[in-house]
Amino acid sequence: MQLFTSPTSPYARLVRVVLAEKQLSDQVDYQFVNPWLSPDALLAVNPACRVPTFITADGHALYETGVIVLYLERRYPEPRLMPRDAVELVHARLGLALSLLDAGIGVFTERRHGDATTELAERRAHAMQRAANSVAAAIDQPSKNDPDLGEIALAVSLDWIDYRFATEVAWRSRYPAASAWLDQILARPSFVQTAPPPVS
Ligand SMILES: N[C@@H](CCC(=O)N[C@@H](CS)C(=O)NCC(=O)O)C(=O)O
Repeated sequence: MQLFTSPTSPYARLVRVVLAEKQLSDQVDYQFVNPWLSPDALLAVNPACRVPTFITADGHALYETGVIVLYLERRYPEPRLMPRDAVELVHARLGLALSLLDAGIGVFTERRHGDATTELAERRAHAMQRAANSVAAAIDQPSKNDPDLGEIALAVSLDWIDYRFATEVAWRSRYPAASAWLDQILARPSFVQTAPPPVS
């Protein structure tokens, strides 16, 4: 198996955390690339030239984070990250976390590569604030068990908001329980090993 990834992509981090939680990391060849430089190796397997791109053991190229993590859960069901009694909740949380990332990446990309004053940039910034509040509000208490896929996705999305927008999106002061919960999850080896480098 192969994963095209980058050190700072929250989407790729979600896939990497899932691989680690499923004890699959040693079976994966990690290719660290900068998708914005359109490397040939990534273009050869993903016409959209994005990370994460995952190559299955039998050579299929999978892209879109939701597709990849749900594939991993189906193909490698142990340890389960989708409890049978929480299938709807896990999907809802995964979708919510990806919505937050989409809004946040939209803002980040507009500011770095485009025009931060456009109506679209404003719209994305409002969506990011709303989605961050929704994600934080979805966590009411520290978990007693290992996190499921929904919780992992929420944690990755909130930690990326802290990484890129800590001052602008001050969710931690509004949601202390979620803040404590996130710190607990971030101590897991799967999160420690995949933490992004210091902001440059
Ligand atoms: N919808 C995609 C988004 C992935 C994405 O936006 N990845 C970024 C890095 S964080 C990327 O590769 N950007 C390069 C580009 O859009 O050209 C997913 O869920 O995987």
